[in-house]
Amino acid sequence: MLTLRLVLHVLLSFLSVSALPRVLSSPRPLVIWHGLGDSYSSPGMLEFASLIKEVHPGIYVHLVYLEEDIDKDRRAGFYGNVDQQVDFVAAQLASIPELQGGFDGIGFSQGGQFLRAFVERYNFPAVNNLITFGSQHMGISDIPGCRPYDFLCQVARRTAKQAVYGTWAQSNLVQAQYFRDPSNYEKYLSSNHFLTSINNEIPGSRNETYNRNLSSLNSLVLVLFTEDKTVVPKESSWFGAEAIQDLSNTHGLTNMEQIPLTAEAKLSSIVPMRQQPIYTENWIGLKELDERRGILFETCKGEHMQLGGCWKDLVAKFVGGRD
Ligand SMILES: *[C@@H]1O[C@H](CO)[C@@H](O)[C@H](O)[C@H]1NC(C)=O
Ligand SMILES: CC(=O)N[C@H]1CO[C@H](CO)[C@@H](O)[C@@H]1O
Repeated sequence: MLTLRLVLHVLLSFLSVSALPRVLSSPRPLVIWHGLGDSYSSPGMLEFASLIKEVHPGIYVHLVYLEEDIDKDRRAGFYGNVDQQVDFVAAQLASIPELQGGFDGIGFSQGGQFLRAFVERYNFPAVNNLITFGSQHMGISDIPGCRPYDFLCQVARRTAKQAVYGTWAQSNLVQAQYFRDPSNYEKYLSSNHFLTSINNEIPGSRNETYNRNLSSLNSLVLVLFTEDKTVVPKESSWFGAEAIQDLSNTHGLTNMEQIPLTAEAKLSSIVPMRQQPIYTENWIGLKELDERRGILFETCKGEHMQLGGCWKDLVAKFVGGRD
């Protein structure tokens, strides 16, 4: 009995100097931006939030919304101007008292690059760790397929594919705003606003704030789904992309003469993040982050957003820390 008391005493005095202040503070809040086809208050999102609260008891979780109405919110994942959506969410996050000391962020699928845009353009309140699951950081070179009978998705997809670089699509169709086809790179550079902006791709109009803000993250955790067939190419989740076809070689050719790459050739021509100019020339701060080991490349086994249990370790490690 005496020894037990002694042990307890020693343990408690140790705790009170080193660990007690941490135990008393609450876990850092979390903001989650849902993915395409989902909404902020779908059963899946609400369940995910409650599972996180089991991992980090007492954590404050905010689910980003674009519309309070659940159907309209889902629709806003397909239709809308992403720049305006990011502005809207920035105002939302700035107005929530619980978030004012900063937060960790989780972005599902397209919500990942949208939260990254928030960090680059606002970062107020400041983001500590940003985890993106299956996001399209280097865009997509094909518009994602739809579930059978998902009419909303099918109409948006058909429209997007027809006129992806058109003015209307570029400010009204969400997927078009991160469509980036390396075999038609010049057209992308001249037509796209959202992705060229957040990736600081346009020479002469790179924004230093993006670079400074993104590199102020503690960790950027990039999760790729090993069997992802929705995100083309799936390496976009790790800032990889198909090689850009040599512009000087294609100048003299008409469209008819350009030979499209086969699927296999495309797969083999993925240029990983560390060889992309966005990284080597440090357009958005990735190089800086990486050099201090702030970028983590993680994988989840399975198709796009098949989270299974693979979110759990990441959430334990990168979410809900205490200051
Ligand atoms: C750079 O981005 C910040 C944040 O979005 C913005 O306030 C600023 O006007 C931008 N600078 C330029 C030169 O566009
Ligand atoms: C953390 C950080 O550097 N945040 C900055 C992001 O950019 C805005 C706009 O310039 C600044 O106000 C923030 O301080």
